[in-house]
Amino acid sequence: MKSNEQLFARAQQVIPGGVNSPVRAFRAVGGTPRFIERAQGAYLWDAEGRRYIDYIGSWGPMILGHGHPAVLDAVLKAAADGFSYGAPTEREIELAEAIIGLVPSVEQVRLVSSGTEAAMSALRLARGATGRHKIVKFEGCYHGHADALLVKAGSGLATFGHPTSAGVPADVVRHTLVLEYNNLAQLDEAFAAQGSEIACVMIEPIAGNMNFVRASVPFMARLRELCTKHGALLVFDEVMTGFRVALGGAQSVYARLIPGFRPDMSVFGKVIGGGMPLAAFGGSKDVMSQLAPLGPVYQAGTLSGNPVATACGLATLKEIARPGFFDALSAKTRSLVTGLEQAGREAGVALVGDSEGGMFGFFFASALPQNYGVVMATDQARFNRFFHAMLGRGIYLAPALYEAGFVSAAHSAQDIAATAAAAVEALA
Ligand code: HOZ
Repeated sequence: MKSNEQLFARAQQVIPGGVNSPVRAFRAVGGTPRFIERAQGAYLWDAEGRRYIDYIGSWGPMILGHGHPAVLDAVLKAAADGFSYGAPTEREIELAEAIIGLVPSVEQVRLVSSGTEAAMSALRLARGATGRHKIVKFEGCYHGHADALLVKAGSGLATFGHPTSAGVPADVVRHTLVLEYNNLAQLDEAFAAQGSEIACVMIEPIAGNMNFVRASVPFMARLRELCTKHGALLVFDEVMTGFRVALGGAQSVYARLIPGFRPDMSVFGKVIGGGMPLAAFGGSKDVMSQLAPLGPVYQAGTLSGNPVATACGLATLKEIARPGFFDALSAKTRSLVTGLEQAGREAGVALVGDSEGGMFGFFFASALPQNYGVVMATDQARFNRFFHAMLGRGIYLAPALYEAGFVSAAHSAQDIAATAAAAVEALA
């Protein structure tokens, strides 16, 4: 049997840092990444045959758990008909119709292959449609690794203490304004000073790349108001939250709290591909018609709308649209957070958590952080000890304090109870 350590040593010879995406390297928490051999339901098995309850779920897509029979069946059938054609298919229309049917702010959608590609394309479209250059993003929000968005970002960049990447020329980010999340005064100031030059504001409505932090309702309401007033597009990055925190995404959560609320454009990924490389961006017909071949904003991709990925996404959306799916998932995720908080109380450790639908976060702090600076000030050393103590007990949490967690429909009440019990031991 191969060990994780042997595999990691071998990987580091041929892949930078031994991984194809930095957070997987365990640099934030230390130790050896687990090399996964297979997954089923709520579980992962590593190269050493150890089983883990999976709270990453491929960073969100695996909302049904691994190897859901209906999804597997759809993927196998689609694969038998060909992997990729580079030509349109009916399934692309079906997936676009499914997304539009579930998200009222989206009238047209274009499919791409990754969240990075979707966010980057949405940004170009927003600039092309408004004829403006400036964009606003928030500290700790991560919108993939396109140059203009790679400024003061969360996730892997927070882990390595370089919130802005090397290799991004200052000129390229000259038009990117970075504001503090949930800071109303800064928002007002930025729009007062430069509102007429702002093409769009891109935001993770519930941030999942600085752990789990919600935009407050007054902040979101004001953001909507300012974008409308100044003719800037409000772009929701729902790569993590879309079809994950609720069937209609985070925008449906805010629409319940702010009458008439909707973003102008949305970016999706993860769940809409069900674990396959698929993402999308969409908005009104007006804005989307600026895209080639109709309009002057160019965007393209050989694997866009891939027939196997669309089959996987469609089958996943069909399952999560069943009545009661999100009620059950939300209750399960909430009970996980409650269990972790209870474990904290028993150990006399300040631990606080939050969740929406099947996405959650927890912090070693006494109150939920409202922005990146406060997240960074929570107890990282304790998180790292806790992470390893949990991993040793077969609980696979995100290997960095700056990441959100994910629960799937396949997690059982016993899995959740076992996780809470492990947390009690780990904190003791
Ligand atoms: N950007 C992801 C975390 N927010 C990590 C992706 C991966 O390593 O797969």
